[in-house]
Amino acid sequence: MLIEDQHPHNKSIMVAVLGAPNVGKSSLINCLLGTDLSVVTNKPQTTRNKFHCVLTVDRTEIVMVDTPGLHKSNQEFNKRLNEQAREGTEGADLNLLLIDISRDILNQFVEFKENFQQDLGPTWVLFTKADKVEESENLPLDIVIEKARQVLPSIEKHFLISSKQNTNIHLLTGAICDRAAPGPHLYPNGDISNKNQRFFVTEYIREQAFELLKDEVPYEVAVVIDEYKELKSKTDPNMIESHISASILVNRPSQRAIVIGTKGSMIKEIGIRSRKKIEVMTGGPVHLNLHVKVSPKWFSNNFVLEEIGLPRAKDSNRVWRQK
Ligand SMILES: Nc1nc2c(ncn2[C@@H]2O[C@H](COP(=O)(O)OP(=O)(O)OP(=O)(O)O)[C@@H](O)[C@H]2O)c(=O)[nH]1
Ligand SMILES: [Mg+2]
Repeated sequence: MLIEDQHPHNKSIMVAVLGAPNVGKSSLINCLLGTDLSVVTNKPQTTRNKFHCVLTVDRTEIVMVDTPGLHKSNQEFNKRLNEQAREGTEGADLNLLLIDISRDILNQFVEFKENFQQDLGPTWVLFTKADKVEESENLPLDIVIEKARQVLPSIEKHFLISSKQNTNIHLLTGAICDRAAPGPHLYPNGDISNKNQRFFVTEYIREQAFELLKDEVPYEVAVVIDEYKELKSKTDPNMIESHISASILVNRPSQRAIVIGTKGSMIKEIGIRSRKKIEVMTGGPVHLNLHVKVSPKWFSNNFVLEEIGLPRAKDSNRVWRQK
């Protein structure tokens, strides 16, 4: 990147967005971006990969790193999710640690420390879901933060936010911009992520599967692209049509039946809903062909895990299972 190509007043900052599953990390990123880029569901462990989401305010670029929720687990798959979260802080200038105010607050700090397993750089605490607590509860956040600093000494300041109601989001954006240092932008061409459209296609399909499926099934589902073609529309040569074939991997034959649904109703619904979101992203018509494949124990199969962007973690168990 040529620094002289960029405006001399440019500023940039990388912020890692961290916290337990379901605290509202991806929702905050979408709220800051003003678009539904990152997938959000009401189930924990929705986000599985770390990735950049870029917001530019005037001359300041904020590169936010969405991360999977840190949690305790000895499962190979979950270890790789946690590794993604830890790696998400590498190179970050600032960490935003999200704490769900409607849950046990101090416990979230203690669990985060246990699961993060390394030193944490400069950190701001964001107490999320402020809309879920009554104002009359008047939470003593200053006292909470003092206690939290005994666990995580790098905490600098805190905000009480609600992504749902946009509470204090502007305050937070302004503070992050003030913190940004003069320097070139990492994404000077206006990219909003370091992940490509193929990644977001798999995410939007998985998001709907997560939303619509119950019990253990969402957690035993992965999505891989089989074919992705962009063709000029026959009716309008200025329009690009995306022809996408994707497979939804499940662990057991009984789950295949569930994902397909009665007379194909479930897979049809997943397809209709995800296609709408993919069309918004691509800006053109999408032909989406979904299949369901049984891939026993895909979540401990290194080939599948690598394919869905989850390389082996430092504390991984060795997994040799063939696809
Ligand atoms: N009431 C309320 N709900 C929120 C708020 N922010 C997020 N949520 C909800 O919390 C749930 C989890 O949100 P996500 O953004 O997916 O949380 P996450 O931390 O990214 O979760 P993982 O990716 O699983 O780690 C969803 O149902 C959101 O709608 C908020 O400000 N207020
Ligand atoms: Mg998330």
